[in-house]
Amino acid sequence: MRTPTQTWPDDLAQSYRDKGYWKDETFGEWLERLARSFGPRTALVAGDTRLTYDELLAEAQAIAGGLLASGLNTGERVLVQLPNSARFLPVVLGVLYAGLLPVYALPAHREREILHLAQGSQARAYVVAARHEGFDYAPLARQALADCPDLVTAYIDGEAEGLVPLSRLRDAAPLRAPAQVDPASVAFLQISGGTTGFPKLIPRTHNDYIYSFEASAPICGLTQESALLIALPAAHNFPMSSPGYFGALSVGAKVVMSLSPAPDACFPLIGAERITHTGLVPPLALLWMQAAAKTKHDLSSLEVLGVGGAKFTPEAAARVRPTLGCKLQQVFGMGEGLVNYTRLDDPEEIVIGTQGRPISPDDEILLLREDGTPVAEGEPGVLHTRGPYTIRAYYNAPEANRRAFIEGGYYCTGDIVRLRPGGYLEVQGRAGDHINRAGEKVSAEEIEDHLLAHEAVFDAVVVAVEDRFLGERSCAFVVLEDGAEVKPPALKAFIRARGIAAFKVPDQIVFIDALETTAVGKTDRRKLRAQLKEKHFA
Ligand code: J2J
Repeated sequence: MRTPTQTWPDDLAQSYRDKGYWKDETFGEWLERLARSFGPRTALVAGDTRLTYDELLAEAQAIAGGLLASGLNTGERVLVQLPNSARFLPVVLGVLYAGLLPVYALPAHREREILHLAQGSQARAYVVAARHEGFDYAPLARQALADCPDLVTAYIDGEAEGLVPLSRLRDAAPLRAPAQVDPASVAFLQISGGTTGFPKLIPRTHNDYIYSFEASAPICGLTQESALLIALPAAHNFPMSSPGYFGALSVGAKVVMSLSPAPDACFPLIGAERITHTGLVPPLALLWMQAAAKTKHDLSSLEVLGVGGAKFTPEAAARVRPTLGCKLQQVFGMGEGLVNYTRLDDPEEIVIGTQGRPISPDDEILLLREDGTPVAEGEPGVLHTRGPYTIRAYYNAPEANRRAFIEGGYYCTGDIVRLRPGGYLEVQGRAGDHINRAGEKVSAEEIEDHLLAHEAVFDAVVVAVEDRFLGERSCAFVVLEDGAEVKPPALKAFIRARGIAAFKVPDQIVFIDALETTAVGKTDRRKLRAQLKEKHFA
C-alpha cells in the first residue's frame, strides 16, 4: 500500500513561499507583530475583561513563561478545554508563544474524548475551566491526571484540589521573546469532525494556518474598524480562522467573546460593542432570525453574518438580510484545511445558492465518482482537495491516512459537491457516515460502539435523519437481545454515563426486530444505514 506524503512536497512548498502565502513567521512572531502594529487598540472583550493588543501580548508572555518554568519543553502538547471566556485567547496565545502545541478540546467533551485526546497527543499539561454550563471540570481533570501517564499538570481557571490554579503561571518570569520554532512545523492540533470512531488529530503548521486566516480577513471584509463576535465554541476551526478571532486580530479588529451563542446573550453584546461580523451554524442562524423580529436590542451595526458548518438552505439564506439587516456570507470549510466563501460582492443568487469558492487560487479541487474517475463538468462528485493550507496527513494515524488521502496528496473530504461556473461549490450531500448535528459532526460508528456496550443491546445502527431545526439528528436503530428490555431514556442515560459529549447521545431510538445482513452474513453497515433510513424516514 502506498504511503501518502506526510507534508507538502518541496517544490510546492517553495511555490507557496514564492507566492507569498507562506511567510515563515511563527504564531509567536505574529503576535509580536500585532502588538507593534496595533498596541493600544482593543484586541479582546470577554465579560468584564478588556485587553489591548499590548496587554494581550503581555498576558501570553506571562502564561508562556509560567508553562516553560513548569518544565515543559518546546514542541510538547497542552490540552486546552476552555469556554469562550476571557482566558481562552491569552492561554492559547501563551501556549503558542512558548512554542508548545495547543490541542483543542470542546467544553462539551467528557472523559472519553478527553482521555483520547490527551493520550493521542501525549499531552503534558491540561488547562480547564472550573465550571461551564453547570459542569464541574475538576473531577474530569483529576481523572485525566490519574489515567494519562504523560500528563503531569492540570491547570484550572479557579481553584480545586490536586489542580494548579491558572493564576500561578504568573509566579514565573514572563517569556520576553517567542520560542524559536520552525514556521513550517506543526503549531497546534485541531480535532477532526470524525467519520470513524474517535476524532482524529489535525496537525496545522504556523505557515499554513496563518495564511488561511490572513487571506480570509479581506474576503470577509474585516478591517481595523471591525468588531467580531465569537458566538460558537472558540475551539472550533470556524470561529478560530474563518475568518475567526485570528483573522480579526490579524487586521487589528476587536474580538468579543460570548459564553453562549443564544440571542439573549449575543444581542446585547452586538448593541453594546457595535459588532460588525459574526459566524453561526445554520440552526443558530435560524434562531437568531426568529429572535431578531422581537428584539429590543440594536443590531444595526451588523454588516456580515457568516454561516457554515452545515448546509444552509436557500430558503433560510434568503431571509438573512430581511431579518438581520446584514449581508450573508456562506462558509464551507473544514478543520483539515480548505475553506470556501461566497464573496461579499457576489450576486444574490450565488450567495443564496452556493457554499462559495476557495480562499486561494492554489486550492486544487478534484471531484471524483465512487470508482475514482473524475466527474463530467457540472456533475456532482466527492470533493478531494489539496493546497497551501490543507493537511497532507492526520497526526499519528497511518490507518486513517490511507483512507483519507489519495495519490497526489489530495484530502478526501467525503462531501458530495457540484462545481458551478466561476469555481463555486454547491454542497449536495456526503459520502461518509456521520451525523452533522447542528454543525457538530458525530461518528455513527462511535455511537454504535457505545450502544453495543449495553448488555441488552444485540446490535445497533445509527443514521442521520433530516431535522427541521438541527439540520440532521441522530437516530439509533437497536435490536435487543432475546428477552431483554430497556427503555429509550434508560439507554440514552447509559450512553451519556459512558462519558461522552452530550451532543453525541442519539436524539431518537427505534427498536427493530432484526438487521438485514449481506449475502456473506457480514453486516454492511453503510448499506444498512441507507436501507433503514429509506424504510423509516423516506
Ligand atoms: C455544508 N456542509 C458544510 C457548509 C462545513 C469554516 C466553516 C465550517 C467548518 C467546519 C470549518 C458546510 N455546507 N457550508 O472548519 O473553517 C461540513 C462538510 C465538511 C465538514 C467539516 C471552517 N461547512 N460543512 O464545519 O471540520 O461536511 O469544519 O467536510 O467541523 O462540515 O467539519 P469541521
